[in-house]
Amino acid sequence: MSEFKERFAQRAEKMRNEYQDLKKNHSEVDLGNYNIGQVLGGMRGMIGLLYDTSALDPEEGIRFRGYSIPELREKLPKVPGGTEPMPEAIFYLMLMDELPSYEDADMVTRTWRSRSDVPNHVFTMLDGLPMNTHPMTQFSMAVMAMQSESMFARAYQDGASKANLWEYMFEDVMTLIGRLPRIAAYIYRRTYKNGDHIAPLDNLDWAGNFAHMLGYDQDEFKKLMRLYLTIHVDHEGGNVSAHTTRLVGSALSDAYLSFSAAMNGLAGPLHGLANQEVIRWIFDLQKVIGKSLPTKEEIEKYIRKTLDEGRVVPGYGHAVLRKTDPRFTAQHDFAMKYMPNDEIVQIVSMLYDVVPGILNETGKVKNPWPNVDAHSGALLVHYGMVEYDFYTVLFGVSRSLGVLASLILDRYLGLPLERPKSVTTKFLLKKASSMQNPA
Ligand code: HAX
Repeated sequence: MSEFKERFAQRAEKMRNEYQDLKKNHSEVDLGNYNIGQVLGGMRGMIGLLYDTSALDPEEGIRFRGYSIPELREKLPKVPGGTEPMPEAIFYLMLMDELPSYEDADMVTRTWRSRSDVPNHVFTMLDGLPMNTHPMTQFSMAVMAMQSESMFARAYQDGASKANLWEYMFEDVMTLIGRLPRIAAYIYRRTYKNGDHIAPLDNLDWAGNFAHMLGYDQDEFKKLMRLYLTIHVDHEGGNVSAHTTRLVGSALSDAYLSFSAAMNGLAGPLHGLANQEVIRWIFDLQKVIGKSLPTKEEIEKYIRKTLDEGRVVPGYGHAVLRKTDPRFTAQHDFAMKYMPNDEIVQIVSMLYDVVPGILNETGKVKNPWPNVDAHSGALLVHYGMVEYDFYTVLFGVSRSLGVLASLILDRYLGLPLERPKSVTTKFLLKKASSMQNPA
């Protein structure tokens, strides 16, 4: 067993004991009731999942194993000379519930690097797709194409005991994460750079190597990638991509099947695709107004036009958050440090001043504040990555770290098949009328 896997197994035993104690001794503890509005409203606020790698507070934002984003930017190890955390480090934290040292994070780097070779058939499959295939579709298909190599699926077929399945999940997850930057970079270079691919380097960290293979070797862009791939990893368990991974994995589908399904959810415009929509919308704003830096009044008019057309303002609002997303703030900090005069960054700042007031006027938007997607594209455009259709793939590479760390834990704990109860409209009508006319 590798050193990393062995360390995980020792550390996770405590988590399993806690889980088993809750299940055995506290299953009857009441967590409160929910109502018809929640059943009809996408299960908002219902507690229905155990999910340990991160937790989301509506007022404060995300915490990963108890640490906020500002705390992690300070405490997580960085590459020598670096200023932003290594994504490897937040993966270690989420999986192990323990802050890693630089050596720990480097062990993760080495683990992923040693598994980063992508089988040729994946590239052949990608090369066969029409050039206008959305990068997220390519990404999801590439993940699926690797399923033929799943150790988990093979072990299950060979009769592995349920108690040992986590070991094969661990192996698949390390391999999958190790390969994702290479696959994502391949999709980028194939789609936008005439298939002029760039080979990985052996001396770079996971995010630095990704930036290199994408074709962005500036030190600043590597810093941005480390920050970007750290803050997008996880957003507790109920969001579409995390929940999908959990749900599909609960059928004992392997990591490839589960993660590919999650990416199909991330590709929706109300979830991860919002990051491409924000920049598409800002570029359209510049075109409609006819200048690269519109005034606040012109921006306000454009927002109202968007709402009048029955569309959403991308990058604003959230199903859980009720304040500015700390992931937005972290990116804004980065922008103020490295590109305060960038015009798109200035538009993002003006939107921050104008959008919340207008969304509040609608009287229905519960959270008028920006989410993570409101800022990410501006940073990428600054470094020349203007191909916004690709942005959600970057999100997906990062999201793999949270949802797949959780998937290892799911199998380690032996979480059961997910199977919530559904009810019919007739059932709810009957309930509603019995409340109005009690017998
Ligand atoms: N622009 C216009 N209307 C909005 C809005 C926005 N940014 N945010 C919410 N609303 C509307 C909703 O569409 C809903 O309208 P109807 O009653 O007519 O259906 C109403 O306000 C109430 O919605 P809510 O309760 O405030 O928000 P939801 O939990 O239903 O939805 C969303 C949360 C994130 C989907 C929503 O805010 C939205 O569509 N935002 C724009 C898209 C976006 O930025 N998505 C990314 C979210 C973060 C993320 O997952 N990143 O990956």
